[in-house]
Amino acid sequence: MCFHTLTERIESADVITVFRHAHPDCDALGSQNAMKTWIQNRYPQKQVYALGYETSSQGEFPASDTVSDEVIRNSLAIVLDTSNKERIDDARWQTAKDIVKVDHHPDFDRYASFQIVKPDYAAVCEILTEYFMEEGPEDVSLLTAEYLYMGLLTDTLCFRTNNTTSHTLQMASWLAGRGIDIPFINRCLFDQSYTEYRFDTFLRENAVIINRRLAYAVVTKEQADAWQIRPADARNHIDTFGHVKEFQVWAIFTERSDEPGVYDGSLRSKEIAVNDIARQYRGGGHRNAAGVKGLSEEEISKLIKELDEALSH
Ligand SMILES: [Mn+2]
Repeated sequence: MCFHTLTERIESADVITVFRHAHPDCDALGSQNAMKTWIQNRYPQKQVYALGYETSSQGEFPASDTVSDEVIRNSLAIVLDTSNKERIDDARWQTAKDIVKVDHHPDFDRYASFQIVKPDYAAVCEILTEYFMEEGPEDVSLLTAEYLYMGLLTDTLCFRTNNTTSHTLQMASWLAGRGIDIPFINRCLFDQSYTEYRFDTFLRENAVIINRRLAYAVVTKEQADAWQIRPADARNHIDTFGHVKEFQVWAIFTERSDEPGVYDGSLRSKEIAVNDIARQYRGGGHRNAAGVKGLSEEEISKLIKELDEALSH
């Protein structure tokens, strides 16, 4: 069984470094910290480090460890939630003595000597929960269970994505049985600040609605500055328009802080493919969630017109 091979690799290593992807989300950070705490509990004599430079504004996770190049060279590297090597948030992973990959994205880049890749799983935290259940459930502490649950909950958008399965819920159920505080974790992950709440109101008031089915907002640099919000964080409020029955397509465009008159955008849709259209505007992404880059105001109008036309077909 592949899980046991991972355990053997961990048991034969004195030093373990755990890596994850750049722009980490809660599945990356949750699985990384769960792996670290589980190994610490099960093998207290081993050195284990969680590495990576970038942080996430969502959830509360400990800061990454700082280690010398030497430590990494002598370590078993476990890379979590990262499909291709370019995305690993610390290039020193490749200097490790041995490399293992655990991931749930499609497997295009076999950068490890051993890997557990399960693309039908909703989160790496789902894989790790199953792994820990089989290989050492008694060492899943309350904290480890919380990390795993945070990754499961966020990668499935609160168990709403189409890759949420009976197995996903079984893993969540097992974690709930460890005594995690479910409402507390929800508040910690999803509650807004008062400023964010007011910014949502601003977006709604400034939304342009076309034919009651297309909604978008444009946030200028001046407005972003007034709200003290970074353009990328402003675009993260895209979900503000995402729960209206009538809306079929919605978008937020933000002016770049260093290039006046140049906008980046996030597009979402219920049915139509927005990534095809996004590709014509230096962007791309998934069918129902895509991004565009470097648009002028004229290009925003042109893109909106194209989206509206796509809805008429
Ligand atoms: Mn993930």
